[in-house]
This record gives sequence, C-alpha cells and structure tokens, in this order.
Amino acid sequence: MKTVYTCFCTDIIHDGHLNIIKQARKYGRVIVGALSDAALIRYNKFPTLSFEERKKLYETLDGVEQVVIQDSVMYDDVMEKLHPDYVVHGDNWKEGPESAIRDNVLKCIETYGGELIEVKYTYSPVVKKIDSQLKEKLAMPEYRRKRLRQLLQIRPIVKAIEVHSGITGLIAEKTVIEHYGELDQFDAMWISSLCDSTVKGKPDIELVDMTSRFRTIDDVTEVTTKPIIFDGDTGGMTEHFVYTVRTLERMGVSAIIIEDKTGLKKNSLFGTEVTQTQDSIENFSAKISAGKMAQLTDDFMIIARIESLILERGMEDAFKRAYAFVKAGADGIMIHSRKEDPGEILEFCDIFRRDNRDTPLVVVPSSFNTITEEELAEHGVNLVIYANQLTRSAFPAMQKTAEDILRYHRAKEVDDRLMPIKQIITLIDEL
Ligand code: SPV
Ligand code: MG
Repeated sequence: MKTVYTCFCTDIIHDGHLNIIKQARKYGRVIVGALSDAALIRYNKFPTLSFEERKKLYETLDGVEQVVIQDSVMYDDVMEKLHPDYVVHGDNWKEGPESAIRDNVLKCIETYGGELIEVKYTYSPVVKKIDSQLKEKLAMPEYRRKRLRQLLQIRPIVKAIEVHSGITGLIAEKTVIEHYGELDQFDAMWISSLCDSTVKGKPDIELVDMTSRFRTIDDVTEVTTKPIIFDGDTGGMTEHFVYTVRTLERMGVSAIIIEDKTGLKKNSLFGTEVTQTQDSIENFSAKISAGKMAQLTDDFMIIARIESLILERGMEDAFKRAYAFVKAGADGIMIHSRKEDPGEILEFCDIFRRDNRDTPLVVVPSSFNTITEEELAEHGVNLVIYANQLTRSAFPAMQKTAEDILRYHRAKEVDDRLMPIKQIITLIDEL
C-alpha cells in the first residue's frame, strides 16, 4: 500500500483539513505530520494547544493512520525518514514565503521519486471564520501575555522589533522572509519610549504620559497577536509603578522593562553627555519588589535595566546591581551600552551566566550593531530588541519626499519610490 504524507499546523480542524485527508486517502494510507511547537512558531502561528493535544486531535480524525512529529517547517528530515509516495498539500502555498516550503518539498521528493499532490484550498466562510477566531484567540490578553515566557522557553533567542502604531504593529506581525531555506520573522514587539515620544514630536524624557503610552499599546494590540514588551522608562514613583503594572497586565502586555535611573530621565544613548542620575540599589530593588507584589498573574515579567555601563560606573557596579535586582524579584536583566564594540556587553553576559543560568538576559544592540543574534545567543542572551529601526527608517524617507515635492512643485518625481496607490488602498484587510 502506498503512503501519503500531509503536514498540519493547526489547533482547530475545519473542512479544509478534512478535505485534505479525504483527497489523501484516495492515494494510500495517510500519515499526518504534526508540527512541533518550535516549528509552528516559525510558521507565523502560535500553539494554543500543547503538542500532545494537537497530536491526539489529529489521531482522532477519520482516515488518519498515524501521526508523527515534524520538527521543522522544512520537510528534509521527515521525508528522509518516511519516503512517502505522495505528499498532499493545499494549493495556497505557491506565493509568498511559504513557496520556499513548497520548493523544499519538491526537492525532497525528487531525490527518491515521490509525487506532490496539490489540493484546492477550501476558502468557505466557515473556514475563514475559524481561521480568524484562532487569530482572535491569540490576541486575547490571557494568551498574548504568557507568550513571551513561552517563547523564551522555545526559541534560542527571542527577537523583538520596535512598534509605535497600528501600521508598525502590522509590519512586526506579518513580515516573514525566507532565509537560507528557513522562514524567519520577529517574535515580539517593543514599545520604545524613544520612538513613542519621537512620533509624537516630543523628547524622550518621560513627558508622554502613561495614558498616552497605553493608547499606543491599544492601537498595536487591536491589529496584532504577538507579545508586547513595554519600555517603562524609570517606572516612575513606586506608588505609581504598581498601578502601571496592573494596567499593563490587564492589557495583555508580557513585560515591562524599567531602568535604574531617577529624576529627569534622558535617553541612554546620550550617555554622559547629559546629566543623568542612577537610582540607588535599595530604591530600585524596592520598586521591583513592589511591582512583583502588585501583579496578579504569573505570566507578567518585570525586567530590570542596568545603566551602569551607559553612565560609565563600571562593570563591578553593573554586577552588584544585577544580583540585587534578581534577588528583589526581577524576571530578567537588560544590560545596556552605547559603545560600538559589543565587548563590554559580552563580558557582562559571560560573567553573569557563570553563576546565573536562568534569568533571561536582554540587550538592545543599537550602537553595537555588528553583532549577530547567533553570537549574542552564544553569550547567553535570550532577548534581542531592535529598539528604533522602524522609526529611523521611516523618518528620512518621509523627509526626503517632503523636500522633493517642495523642490519640483509637484509629486511626480517622488512617485517611483512610493508604494503604489492601489497597494495603499488595499493594504489593510477589511473584515
Ligand atoms: C528606547 O527604545 O526608548 C530605549 C532603548 O529605551 S535606548 O533608546 O537605546 O535607550
Ligand atoms: Mg526608552
């Protein structure tokens, strides 16, 4: 009897999947691949059922003889093991980054003479509704909030990109590329105080109030599902910070990062060019502990950001603070630097990791931008934040357009570098 292989990456079975099995059965005994959690999240999906639950769900389906784990979105390993006579897949993967998976399947089956069968994808209103319900579920606070902790368990390094609006949120949510035969995307979003202030035309000095910052989060959460890390600046007064923690938690934010500065906060990338005051270890530890006491779920994370290297107080001071803040309850440590050379960051991470293997380490490589995510992961970094690149890419593009329209007294000369009108009016999906 011939074997037919198909891979599922869903928590809910709908008519589309049943149709795939029905078609597959015509060719032989059906083996379903269940994508592992780690593979699933590479695929712009996030599990709401455990792997075991998904496996059981697929096993109950009529016509499925066996369910096996597929550890990667690419089929090489599973094809090598099973050598199925046929691979069955919906025909909705010919365009976009998913076409890399299709190419991979074609390459695999060619090596032993298998065949790819593409079944017309079912786009019924019910299937569409189930797909969007699954997405909506991921956007709910209780799912979104815990997702950062889950990602830190699954991913070798979690990567977050700065967002400050619905549109930048959509970029973080939907940008997927194919890279060296793998799909890649951002795992999380960073609501930067610098960028949230800059887009409002304000300096980054804790001037944009919390209500406004929450409004930005709301704009982002309305159109996305990925977890949010909030730049909480100094956290403000401890008496206020506890309320901020509660609000963020309720909104489904996964983490707040607060920096150990006090008084008028200036952006860290100014370093010692401006006056900035570091908080005492005692005060800042008390703030962390108060925040931890205030939070209601186990999902939410309070990450302590150490400014000792920024303020040139030395490595010893940074360590003293790191150990004290972890003791005070911090769920992670962010170490910051404005040097172009990542040396001091790596030194901190290496030494910190010698006797602390678990506390997540966070870095923001805006200045030390030559280092790769892989190198950072080798030094024990768990979360990398690209803190301002979307804003910094948009601003010069917009400014150049404005200058050129002034220069030519018309918009024709700038049009070639703009998104076509057809594309902008259809960019945002309607319900
Ligand atoms: C931000 O993005 O607002 C940050 C990171 O706090 S940095 O600008 O590098 O200080
Ligand atoms: Mg900031």
